[in-house]
Amino acid sequence: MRFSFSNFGRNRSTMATINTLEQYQQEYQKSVNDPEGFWAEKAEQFVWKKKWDSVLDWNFSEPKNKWFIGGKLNITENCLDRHLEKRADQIAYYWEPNDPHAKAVSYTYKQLHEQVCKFANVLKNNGAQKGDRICIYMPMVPELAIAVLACARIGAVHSVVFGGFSASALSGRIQDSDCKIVICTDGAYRGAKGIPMKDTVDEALEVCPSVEKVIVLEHTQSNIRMVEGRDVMWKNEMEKVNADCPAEPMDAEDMLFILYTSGSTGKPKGVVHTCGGYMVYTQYTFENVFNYREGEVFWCTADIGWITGHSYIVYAPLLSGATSVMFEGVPTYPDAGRFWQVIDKYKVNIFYTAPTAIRALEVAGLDFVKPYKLDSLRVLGSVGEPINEEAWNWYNINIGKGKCPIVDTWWQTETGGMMISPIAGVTKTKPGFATLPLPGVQPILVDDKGNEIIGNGVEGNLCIKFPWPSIIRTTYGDHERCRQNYFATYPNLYFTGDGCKRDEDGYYRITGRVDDVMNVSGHRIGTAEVESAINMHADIVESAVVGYPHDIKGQGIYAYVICTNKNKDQEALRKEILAEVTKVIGPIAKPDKIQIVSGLPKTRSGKIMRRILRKVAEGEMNNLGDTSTLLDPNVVEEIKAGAL
Ligand code: 7RM
Repeated sequence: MRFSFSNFGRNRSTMATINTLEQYQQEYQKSVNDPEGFWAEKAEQFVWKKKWDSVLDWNFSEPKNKWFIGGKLNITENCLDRHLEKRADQIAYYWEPNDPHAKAVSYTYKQLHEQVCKFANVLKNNGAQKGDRICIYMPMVPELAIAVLACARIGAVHSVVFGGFSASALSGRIQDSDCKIVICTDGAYRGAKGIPMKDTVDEALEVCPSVEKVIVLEHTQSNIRMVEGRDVMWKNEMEKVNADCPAEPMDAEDMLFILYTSGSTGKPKGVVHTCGGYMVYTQYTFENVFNYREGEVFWCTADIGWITGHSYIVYAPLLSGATSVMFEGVPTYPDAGRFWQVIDKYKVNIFYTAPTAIRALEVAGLDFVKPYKLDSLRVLGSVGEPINEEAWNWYNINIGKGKCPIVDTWWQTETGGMMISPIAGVTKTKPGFATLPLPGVQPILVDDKGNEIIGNGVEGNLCIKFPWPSIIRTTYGDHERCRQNYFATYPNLYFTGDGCKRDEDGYYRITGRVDDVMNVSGHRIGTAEVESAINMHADIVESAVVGYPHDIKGQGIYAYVICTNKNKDQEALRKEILAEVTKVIGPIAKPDKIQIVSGLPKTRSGKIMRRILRKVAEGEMNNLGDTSTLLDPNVVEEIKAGAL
């Protein structure tokens, strides 16, 4: 069949295609029997500048994962331009500020298109070209989404760094991908706090020679330093340009963005996603998992600094022509009713948040929920960490009033989009279970030797055996690291790093990381990263960090440290360690507990026995398992005696 451009991107539905369990089963079967045909059909609903020559070329040994090969597109044309005919005046974003009394702002599709085109021209005026990396370090203001889309418009690669990271974490990410431009704000509001973003950028850039320009958006009107020749103001630059900016034709496999994420070893890795497959997969999962219906209001409370915000605040809702809420603040400011107030204000139909927020709001009590109707809600979502049954039930009863399906969506930065999840209104849910794989996703459980675990009522390491369109392509600048991390543990499988149960019904329940990655309030943090930050302290010779169960955060951070200075005041040392971690990574990585020890439990070959440290941190002192390989058993006795 010859490709005809005129039919492309037309007659597309912006509605879910899976509305019954039977349809789910049919779609799933088709996606396994004929993955290429399945995804080609989904892809045909978009605007392509040139159709792909072939759908998929893959192997997990290099790894190589290419989708829609030879296809040309620009994702922003699909997010913006193609909606202008039908929904120019529809709201794309309602922006709700941190301070409920500050001015809320909204953008229609037409206005958003115009802002994106203008800012894309600003980027060009400041030297940006296709393929250049651009770092975005901003709080949750509409201009963050505009900056992301403007990069995509001209084919520059965005690398968004979460606004809570420190100068040193920021400079590490800028250096790793040689960013040419940084986009930031003067400052940020976070609850009652003010945060100096531009000062942090200035500090980071002392060691980032690749950066030629900094574009600063005025947001908090705080005092900032402007570096002559390097720094320009967003507003001034926008006055110099018009809104005419043709979308750069991109190869389906050209890089769309880099997003850094923590692993079990070393520095954070730059996960790379490309244009075509990411577009097709995020939009498909958005519409189906949430059973999205034309005209509905969607609110994802994540920060755009994480993958959830990239996929389900920026790209997928716009691809679907949806109306989204974007929120600058935090769940507990000015009080723990803020989420519920915002839901009523915008009549949110689909609400997507993290278990850590649900638990914090549950603890605050129902008095904060009662004043609100919440009657616009139709679907609730959860993401980022395992949701405990109690939080699930509280969410279901008090927020969903027992009538909103909860979709517990399991996925990762590396997967680009949701992978294992109920389909709202279709899949029967079970508290704590992500339930079933989405069409196109082929999960497999393996034991530690890599043997497949067959049948139901089993538990193992979660892997995926076939590529899906938004699978990680590489880790920026180091393809071998990508292979090592995800494709080498078990040959010919993508390894997620998660443990997983499959129950009698074939339902999947993610049990948490099986590697040295912690999940603290839904943030991924490597134990090795925190250790290396702690070890920067002059009095610390060695440290070991583990996660432990925490009522609200999901996991807390427990650090064991060896101090060389015997006269050091312990409280002073703890404070200095917290300051050090805040400086090297950011406040999200601060240990909750710091135990000062004289030694760490090691094997004869010198490996720290983390299993023992984990048990002690969990309070399971009398159940340490096999300790026969310990070099010095006395160390363990001391650690048990001093446990916090
Ligand atoms: C989307 C995101 C990924 C890690 C992942 C899991 C954990 C995420 C769930 C979950 C249980 C869930 N990306 N995780 N969602 N665990 N149930 N529904 O969070 O790259 O930041 O983190 O988060 O351990 O490997 S992420």
